Amino acid sequence: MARTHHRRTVLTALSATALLALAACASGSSGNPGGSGSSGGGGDGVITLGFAQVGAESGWRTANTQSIKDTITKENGFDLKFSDAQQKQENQIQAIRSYIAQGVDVIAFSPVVESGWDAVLQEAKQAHIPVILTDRAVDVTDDSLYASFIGSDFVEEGKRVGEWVSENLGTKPINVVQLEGTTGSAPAIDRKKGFEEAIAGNSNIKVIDSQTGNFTRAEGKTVMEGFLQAHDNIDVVFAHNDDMGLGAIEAIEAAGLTPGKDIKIVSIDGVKDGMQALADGKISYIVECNPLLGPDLADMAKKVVAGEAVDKRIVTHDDAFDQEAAKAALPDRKY
Ligand code: GZL
Ligand code: ZN
Repeated sequence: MARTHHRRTVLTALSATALLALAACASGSSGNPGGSGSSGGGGDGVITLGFAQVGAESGWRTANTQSIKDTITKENGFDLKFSDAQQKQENQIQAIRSYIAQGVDVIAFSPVVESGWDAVLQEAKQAHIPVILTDRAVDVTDDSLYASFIGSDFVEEGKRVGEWVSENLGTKPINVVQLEGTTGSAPAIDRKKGFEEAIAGNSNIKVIDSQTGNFTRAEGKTVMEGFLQAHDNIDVVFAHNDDMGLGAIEAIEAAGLTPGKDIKIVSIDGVKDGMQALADGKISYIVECNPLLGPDLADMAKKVVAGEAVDKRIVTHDDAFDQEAAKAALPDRKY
């Protein structure tokens, strides 16, 4: 527990029952005093880490959560407090406030959208609790409000999809529809930006419609149904994540069309279901977005709590797969 260490002297004189009672109330105390600077978090070496997760909206998020729970463990010197915000910013802010009230040693979260974080990050700063961003970035005026941002380069991911579409499908006029991620989220904004930059020079490519499917399979399917009703000339779907691409496949097949033939799908993430659809030829190209951020987060949390200087930005490595590469990679995929 984060707050037990400065009670150690008092505790030794107390009986076991009082010990338990006091320790229980200790965990409810306020934030760290002015940068306790203790080596491993709460003095007893255990680092209490509060993680405010976005939600459980996609296969990617499930793998990301698993990686955090597999790494931020007692064996690795942590006490993990974990919350799921069901993709609502107010729930994430509430979770961060509760971690501040509990006086955790470090807070980490994946901001569901880029804006609206200044106030709660100021509160964490005033409580001397460092914050690590994982997966998604925030748009804050003062970047001292977080210690480091660990995650993929989403503009690069969008660019790689756009380049592949331009080289492999854009050799003749094609109409593209775009399934965007969560409105206002860094991946949705940046993947769109990277994709549009990459296809800008190819006049064969026209984006005829673009709408958010909120990164879920269900919403991806619904939006694709709408696209199919509105347009009879769709050649390519660019889905900001595999889950929306898989939803689009369901809608395309329900409309009696063949995905990978009548309409090609390209997406980002590289989760198992997406890679299987790619191996089966229903998806044509996937740029990976590595969700296994647990190990980098564990290293960063230890450094930050120990007061070491850290890199402001850790860029996660992403691979890209066409159908052959997916067939080869599938057997060893960790997610
Ligand atoms: C990207 C991550 C996105 C994934 C989606 O790093 O934030 O959120 O691409 C997930 O699958 O829902
Ligand atoms: Zn690689």
